[in-house]
Amino acid sequence: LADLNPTVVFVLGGPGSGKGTQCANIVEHFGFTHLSAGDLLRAEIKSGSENGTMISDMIKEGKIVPSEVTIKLLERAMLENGNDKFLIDGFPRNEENRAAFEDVTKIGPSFVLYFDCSEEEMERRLLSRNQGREDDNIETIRKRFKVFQESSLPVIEYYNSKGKVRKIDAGRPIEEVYESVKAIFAPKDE
Ligand code: UP5
Ligand code: MG
Repeated sequence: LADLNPTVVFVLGGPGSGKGTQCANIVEHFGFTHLSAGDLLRAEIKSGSENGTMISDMIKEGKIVPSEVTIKLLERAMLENGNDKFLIDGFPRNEENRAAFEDVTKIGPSFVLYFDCSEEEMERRLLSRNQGREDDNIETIRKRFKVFQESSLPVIEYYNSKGKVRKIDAGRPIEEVYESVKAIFAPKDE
């Protein structure tokens, strides 16, 4: 993977802030491959892997799955895909995730896209999503918010101190949010 030396953008933000929705737009226009850590973990559960029960239990509690599991899935997906530009959505979620990813892959992000959104709005979106996600119930949503505040925001603060965070007001309609996202990815002279 280090030989491939891919460009990586971490896409972070609270549960329901619109990471997946905006990544789909970016993929369409800027040639990135979208890897959602949560989607990879859910696929791992479905595949009947030996870790499946553990992953499923952690997701239902809104807890962060051990780094080694998530990093293996991300590495495998990057290698299998072969593109050299990746949006990594929903990872790293805590300091340990962040440090382990850099240690194992020797890859640091070009920048971090941070979707900033109020809990009130995120809760509304998650409760009306209706895609059958086991973690889209009010009890788990509250736990996910708490984990985001306590563990994930410090990662964003870390990258902010390195000048790597591009913060976006994600509380607006999808198209308006994407206008701001586009401005970050588009070459400046276009
Ligand atoms: N929507 C989107 N944008 C909107 C807008 N601007 N206006 C109005 N509605 C908007 O969007 C959510 C919903 O809102 C959709 O219905 C959408 O149409 C609408 P989405 O784009 O899906 O938001 P997203 O930020 O991707 O929300 P998601 O629920 O996926 O975020 P989470 O971070 O909670 O979920 P994730 O899948 O990343 O992780 C799930 C769990 O997996 C974690 O809680 C954790 O237990 C585990 N996990 C790990 O342990 N480690 C990891 O590295 C990753 C995950
Ligand atoms: Mg998502």
